[in-house]
Amino acid sequence: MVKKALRIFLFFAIFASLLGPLACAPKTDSLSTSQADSLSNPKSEKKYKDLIIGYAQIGAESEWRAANTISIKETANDLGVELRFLDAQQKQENQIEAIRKFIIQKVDIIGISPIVETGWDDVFQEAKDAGIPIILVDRRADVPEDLYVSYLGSDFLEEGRNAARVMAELVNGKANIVELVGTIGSAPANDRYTGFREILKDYPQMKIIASESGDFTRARGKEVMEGFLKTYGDQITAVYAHNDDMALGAIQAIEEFGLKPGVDIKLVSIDAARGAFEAMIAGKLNATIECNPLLGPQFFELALKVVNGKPVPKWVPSAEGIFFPEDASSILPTRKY
Ligand code: GYE
Repeated sequence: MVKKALRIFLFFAIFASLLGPLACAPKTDSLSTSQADSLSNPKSEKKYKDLIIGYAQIGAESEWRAANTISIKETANDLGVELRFLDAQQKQENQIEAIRKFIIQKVDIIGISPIVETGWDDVFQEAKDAGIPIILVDRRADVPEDLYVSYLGSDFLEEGRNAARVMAELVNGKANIVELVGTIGSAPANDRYTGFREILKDYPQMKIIASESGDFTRARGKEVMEGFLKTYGDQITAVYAHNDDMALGAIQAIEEFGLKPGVDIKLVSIDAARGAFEAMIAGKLNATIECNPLLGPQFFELALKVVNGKPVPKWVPSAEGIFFPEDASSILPTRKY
């Protein structure tokens, strides 16, 4: 009953929050070249095939990231954009080096998912001085607004809040929670941490008894969960993981410890990747909050507008939902990541 009400509330909250931004940023994962070209009618304007785009990706830390990379590469290919893609192997210095390389190469636009929020001012200023616009994709950077043209990505704070709302319902407002935090200093880790706690203020009997970074990877998620279980054992009644990969690692740790994930210990995570759906079907994960990685079409659409001097919003939020085990088997075949 409560769950139904919560779902209806969440559905409308998400729907309402998306209506405005969607009007200027339709969620489409398959923009055809002709559709796309019709966005830029006059002959003097640049088309997708005229664009050279440098992209500084974080790495390959999660299922989410793998899907995000495929979306960027496949869309570039479909649209005929020349994409110079760099995998920074989870190192900020590699992303900075990539931006400098793209500046020398005089690309039209630079896309970047900043691994952490801080430390970008100098290199973004260099790009600005060279007249190359920067679009932030997936993660925000803590820089003055004039150093980037637009941010395309999720509302991580709201994801954290939704995780807490769903968790509160699952545990009837009473739990000893351990938290698997994402990469320290990253926008999603910072906001998912804060958003979750905002809602917890209304639930005095829900306590976070431990919180540690699992760096968004399955391997670290498992290790950190092993440590939590060693210290707190069966006092732990819930896990909040900032992404699915860490939750899947935690599930393994819980099973090896001899407890039942999803039953003895409730788990809520974020991303809604296929692995999470499989875990929900197996009854080992209790909910996943969607964070959409299929940002390729919206990214190139933005890039084309920017290159042609059209106005773009400072933030283009991605469209997202929440999923529960009951619906997992019917939804899994439709998931693209
Ligand atoms: O949740 C996680 C990934 O930045 C939103 O990064 C992204 C996060 C995503 O590694 O799985």
